Amino acid sequence: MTSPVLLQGVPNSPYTRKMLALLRYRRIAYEFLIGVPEAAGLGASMGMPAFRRDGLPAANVGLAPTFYWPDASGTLTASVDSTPIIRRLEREHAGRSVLPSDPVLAFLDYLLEEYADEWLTKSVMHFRWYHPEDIEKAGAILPLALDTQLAPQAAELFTKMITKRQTGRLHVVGSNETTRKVIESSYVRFLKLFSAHLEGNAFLMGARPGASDFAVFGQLTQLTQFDPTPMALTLAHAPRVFAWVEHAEDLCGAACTEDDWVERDAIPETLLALLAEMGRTYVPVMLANEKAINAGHVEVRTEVDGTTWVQDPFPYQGKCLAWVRDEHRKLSISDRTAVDGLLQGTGCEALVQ
Ligand SMILES: N[C@@H](CCC(=O)N[C@@H](CS)C(=O)NCC(=O)O)C(=O)O
Repeated sequence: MTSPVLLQGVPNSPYTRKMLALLRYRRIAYEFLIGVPEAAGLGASMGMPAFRRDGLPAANVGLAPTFYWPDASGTLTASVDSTPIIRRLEREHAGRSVLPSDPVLAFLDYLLEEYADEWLTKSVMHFRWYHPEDIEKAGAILPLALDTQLAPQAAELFTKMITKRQTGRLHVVGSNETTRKVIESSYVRFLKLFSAHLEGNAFLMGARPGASDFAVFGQLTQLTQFDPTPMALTLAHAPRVFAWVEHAEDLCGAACTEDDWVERDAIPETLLALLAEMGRTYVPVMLANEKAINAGHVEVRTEVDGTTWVQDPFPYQGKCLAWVRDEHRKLSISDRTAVDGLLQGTGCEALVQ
């Protein structure tokens, strides 16, 4: 028997939840260490107690989740970034794939995975660390979620530290006084559109989940079920989405067949409406971010929905955009024509033109 896949992460990390749900659905055995992965002194700089298992290597960046893979000699190596890790798991474990077999659908799945990972996450970070009620809950629970046996004094200290650190990092994702409204109203629009889609479909990708479903699920675990403000918005506008998140957490018992993917000629309007939502927010911000990076500007400034958007340049998201274009370039000419036809009018066509 092959040994379980080893990963480390934290319960309140959307990407950790994305990957745990995906491993369950794919029926890949895993060992999960709760903790903050070691890298770049992240744990030390936060004065974190030693949650880590000794001897695990550091990844190049300290992100949750971190996966540890044995190399040919059995030595563990660390890697982060859920999107390529999903593709590695596909290569190493057969069956119950989360990548649609039709390249046209697979491209849409890739785009929506990006939207969740790079845009919905702005809502997660913003809602968690912007309004007092949310800050208070996260500050109190996050330390204990890492270690339920943490001594009260240590927990208190940790609460102060994490609150100070995270509220001071909102600018990294572009949450500020100016962008607050854009982020919050885009979350509500997303909820309504996703809810409408779920009325006729079990998942984004049809009757079986794609990588995008797990990406959306990961962010929604926090937005719908942990942080008070977005949770209340979810219950008010999209109770169906709340219920969906509870379903998607554990799909290890769900059957799936090849016919369960939505067909390229039957892509529902509700999915295209989600792409149009992506075209309204994610697309202008990603393009403006790329422009600012290329021009060496210290600020990204653009318009989203008639409102000014300002944030720090985000080099990682510049790379994400290049990867989207790679995926588009890899399509055959006829598949690319089909994709371009579907994207036409959603605003997403600007990503790949
Ligand atoms: N693109 C990465 C993102 C992972 C990520 O951003 N993780 C967050 C937690 S949700 C993190 O560990 N952040 C540490 C920090 O902000 O310093 C992925 O897909 O896995």
